[in-house]
Amino acid sequence: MAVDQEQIHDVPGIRTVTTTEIESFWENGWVHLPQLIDPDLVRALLDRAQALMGPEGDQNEPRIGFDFETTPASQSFRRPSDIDPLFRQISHSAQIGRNAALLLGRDSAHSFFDDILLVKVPLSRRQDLGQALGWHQDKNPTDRSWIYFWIPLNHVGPEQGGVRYMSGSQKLGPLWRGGECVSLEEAHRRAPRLKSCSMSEPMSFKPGDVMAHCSWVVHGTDANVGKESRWVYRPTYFPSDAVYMGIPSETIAERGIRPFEVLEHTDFPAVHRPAPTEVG
Ligand SMILES: O=C(O)CCC(=O)C(=O)O
Ligand SMILES: [Fe+2]
Repeated sequence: MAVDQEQIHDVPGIRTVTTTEIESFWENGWVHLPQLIDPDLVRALLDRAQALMGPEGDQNEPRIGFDFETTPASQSFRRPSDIDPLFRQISHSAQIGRNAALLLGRDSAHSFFDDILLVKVPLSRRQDLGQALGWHQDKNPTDRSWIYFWIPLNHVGPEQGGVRYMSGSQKLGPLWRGGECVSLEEAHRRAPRLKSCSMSEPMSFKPGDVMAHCSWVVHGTDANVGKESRWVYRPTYFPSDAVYMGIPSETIAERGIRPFEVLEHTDFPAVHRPAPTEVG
């Protein structure tokens, strides 16, 4: 596949994941990455996110059929990187691309798929935007695992509705339709093995701390019973050789990609490719 090296930008202020973090991701399907990103960079992203969504994150008019329908669990703003250069720089950076490849364990090209802002507004302010999100695996219409970076943009306490994971559940593979959210009881009924997966604890995040998870790990969020909005930026990446399996996806279909073709499109640029091997 032709990868335009010019599209891959270096952004200082994003560190490389450690071997211990990679091992933990492999084992659990998710990993906490303390201070992955320079907090000043994250604060700058928060300013821009607030310019797009208002100070509490609920003032943007949802674009029907474009912004994800995760309500009543959050307000969303999809693909901020299409219109904001800082979101673009960070989501398309070589540093994030390399971390995606390292965590997924394949030193092959990796591409950007999509990004989204997810704001959980306190339930006390908005009953319709701060509720818990049920247990689910993320929608992945291809044949290879993807990676999702969950980047809190403000200080997030355990009461503000962070993401929680069933550790090791990725080992069960796809369990039900991607994106379908169910209760804990129903998740256990559908896949009794999930009962043996320990659940990650609610955590606190400082700007710069990041969570990453892979496609098949089962996860959900608590409600925001705190006082402040919870701001999260979540860009998604996939191995560039992933093949579209035909699972309905507007994002893929509207770009003219057909089932069993690789996801090759200028909107899905490669953000990492391995160093060329010396020949001769
Ligand atoms: O934190 C959220 O609002 C959604 C979390 C989630 O399900 C994800 O990032 O895939
Ligand atoms: Fe999810």
